[in-house]
Amino acid sequence: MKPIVHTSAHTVATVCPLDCPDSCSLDVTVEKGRVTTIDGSHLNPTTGGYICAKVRRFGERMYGPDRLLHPLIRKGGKGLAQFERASWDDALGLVAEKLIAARDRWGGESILPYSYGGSNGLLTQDTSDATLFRRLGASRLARTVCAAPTGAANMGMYGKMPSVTYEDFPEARLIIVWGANPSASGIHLLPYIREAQQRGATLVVVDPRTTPLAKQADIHLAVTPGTDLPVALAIHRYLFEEGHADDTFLAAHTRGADRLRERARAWTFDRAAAESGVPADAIRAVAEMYAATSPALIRCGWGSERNRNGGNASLAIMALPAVAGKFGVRGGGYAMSNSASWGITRTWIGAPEASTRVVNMNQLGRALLEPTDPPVNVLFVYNSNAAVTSPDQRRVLKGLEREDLFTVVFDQVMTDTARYADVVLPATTFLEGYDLARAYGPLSLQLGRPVVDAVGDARSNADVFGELLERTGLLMDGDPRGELEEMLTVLNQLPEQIGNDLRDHASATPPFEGRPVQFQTVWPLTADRKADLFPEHLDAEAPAGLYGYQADPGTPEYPLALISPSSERAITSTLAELPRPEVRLLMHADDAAARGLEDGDPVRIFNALGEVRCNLRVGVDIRPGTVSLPKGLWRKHTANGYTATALAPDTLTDLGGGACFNDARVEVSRAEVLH
Ligand SMILES: Nc1nc2c(c(=O)[nH]1)N[C@H]1C(S)=C(S)[C@@H](COP(=O)(O)OP(=O)(O)OC[C@H]3O[C@@H](n4cnc5c(=O)[nH]c(N)nc54)[C@H](O)[C@@H]3O)O[C@H]1N2
Ligand SMILES: Nc1nc2c(c(=O)[nH]1)N[C@H]1C(S)=C(S)[C@@H](COP(=O)(O)OP(=O)(O)OC[C@H]3O[C@@H](n4cnc5c(=O)[nH]c(N)nc54)[C@H](O)[C@@H]3O)O[C@H]1N2
Ligand code: SF4
Ligand SMILES: [Mo]
Repeated sequence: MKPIVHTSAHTVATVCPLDCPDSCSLDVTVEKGRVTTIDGSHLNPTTGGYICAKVRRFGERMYGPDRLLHPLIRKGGKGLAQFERASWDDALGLVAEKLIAARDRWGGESILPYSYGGSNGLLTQDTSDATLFRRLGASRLARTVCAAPTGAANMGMYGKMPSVTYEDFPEARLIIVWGANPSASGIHLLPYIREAQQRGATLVVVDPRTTPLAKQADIHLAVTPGTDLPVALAIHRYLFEEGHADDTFLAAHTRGADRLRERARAWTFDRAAAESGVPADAIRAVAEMYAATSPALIRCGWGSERNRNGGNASLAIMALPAVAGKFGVRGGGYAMSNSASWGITRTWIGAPEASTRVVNMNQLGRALLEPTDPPVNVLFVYNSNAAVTSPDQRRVLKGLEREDLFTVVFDQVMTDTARYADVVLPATTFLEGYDLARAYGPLSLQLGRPVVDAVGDARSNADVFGELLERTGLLMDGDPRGELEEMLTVLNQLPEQIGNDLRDHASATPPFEGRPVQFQTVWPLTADRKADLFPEHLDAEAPAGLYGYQADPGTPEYPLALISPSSERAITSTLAELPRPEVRLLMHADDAAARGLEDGDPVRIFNALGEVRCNLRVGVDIRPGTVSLPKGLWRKHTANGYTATALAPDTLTDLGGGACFNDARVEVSRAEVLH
């Protein structure tokens, strides 16, 4: 590729592909070949010319002290981050040699690729990386650390039909924000909710914390984490048993309503109140309001999925608009991930899906430490910072310490995971390469382009995986070579109109008329276009059956529920390395008083899996019995180098094999010394 040479300041239009629902369109100013400012533009209408504070600081990450500039090869002990600078030739030569040697000696399944959010664009994952690992016959990764339970529910019930977009929120007269905190996790939704409120809409928030939106809500159900299922089932019971179910809609457009009705029958408001810790009257008030108001819209978040009941909770929440007859009007229905709305299948992966073993990414520590045949002997981490984002952190770190494990980490900065690598490969950021960013809140799909040259020797995923295909002898005729060819391959295989739009305008229009109105302009993508309120195949998968609730058996030693939601500082751990105010554990004043703790005290947060040490923030913006640490912390943020994931079990959700981060149960006590 030709170097980009400009002398004076100029602005380049691109898009933010980070794992955030919003996919902002950006204007990036460049001076003397360096990014100086990053701001929002208007190409994506929901961006509205502004962006979050963290991505405005992306330049600090690109040019900061943690940025990886060259390939590195380990020279000290595992995890000590002692490396020697290497050439790409040597580093990739070594990686290719290890991949081939592992495949030949133990079989391809001894290789485990590990990736998740990373840049989240269509080019940076499931392109030549997937081709390489499939051709190697590597173990397959179940990408379940996020959205697996909501995804399984949405797929089973609606076939992932497109959902209500931000622009239609003002049409709603009632908005229920359920397990989402857009004030941090998708800020461009906020003006639309505000507009709905100004037009007289009622706002309900279901969240154990008093989030900024909960403060403005008409009703806030501060549920105990993991108890959304009883609350949603009690609302179903009310709808069915008190004459508010829309029988006409149910008969015409759904299957399985009777089975759902039957499973909801036991959930009186009182029983749901006893489980969830919110008053029965408050749940009844929400149920009555929901039955009586249209258009009514539920924003389904991801906070309610990260526990043992997460899959069934998502099913029960997403079934509400069907039972109450809230579809078929603009601003009515539900808003969930819209990433499937484009009908894109990744036909560009250059090999059929293998039938090799599947490793659930939420059990990485187990996969590395427990005896399996063959053992995982090569771990290739990219687009992920597993050492801090995967459950049961102590076990993961112990696995990464294995002397006989060969670990490759391909990243932009020296993450906590990279510190454990045998070979570190430097990756470009989205401002140094092409990508296709598909939003999962608004319906937008945009082309991202390089704004500046690669920093240091960094290279793109496409370049590196392409070269590894070649070096392992697995490159085939017709495979794209390098990033530009990879992008053209993808553009050519997208549905024609989408590809043309992206080439011509860097932005595509979705494959249906206007903004989706569920059950009016868009329909379930199930075989019969009906909603399946009781997807039989999931009944067998869920340990307590469909809509079956698994009560927390409770452990007296660990009475507090620890949650770790997104913070405004980072996208999971991306950008979390930048300087920030001290990280503290949030605890309700009553819980603090009961333990003789005060604001600012150094504390130990512990359970049988591990311990985290940091200072305490005492407040009232969280329900008693629940404590909160931000997700995505780096090890440097706590006094003892462990984060919330050290306290999160590696058990799986009832549906979809998802992560149970919010099933962490802990006790908190004063730490005499903070290290
Ligand atoms: N700034 C920023 N934005 C992000 C991210 C980030 O890290 N930072 N991450 C991105 C990613 S990867 C994702 S998946 C999304 C997630 O975005 P959200 O859907 O907002 O999910 P979370 O932040 O996990 O949690 C949302 C809320 O759920 C609450 N909660 C926790 N447990 C429960 C429960 O059992 N029931 C209910 N009802 N509520 C509960 C939390 O208190 C929190 O306020 O955000 C994306 N956007
Ligand atoms: N305690 C707790 N932990 C959680 C959660 C929780 O609720 N609680 N939720 C989780 C959620 S919602 C998610 S989505 C996961 C996310 O977990 P991860 O997928 O590990 O996400 P990040 O921490 O953002 O790390 C992504 C890494 O990819 C790198 N990267 C970005 N672009 C590229 C690229 O083009 N090439 C390469 N090679 N690397 C790139 C970034 O620099 C970054 O280090 O974490 C989960 N972890
Ligand atoms: S992280 Fe989200 S809000 Fe921030 S610039 Fe990217 S898409 Fe926009
Ligand atoms: Mo996520």
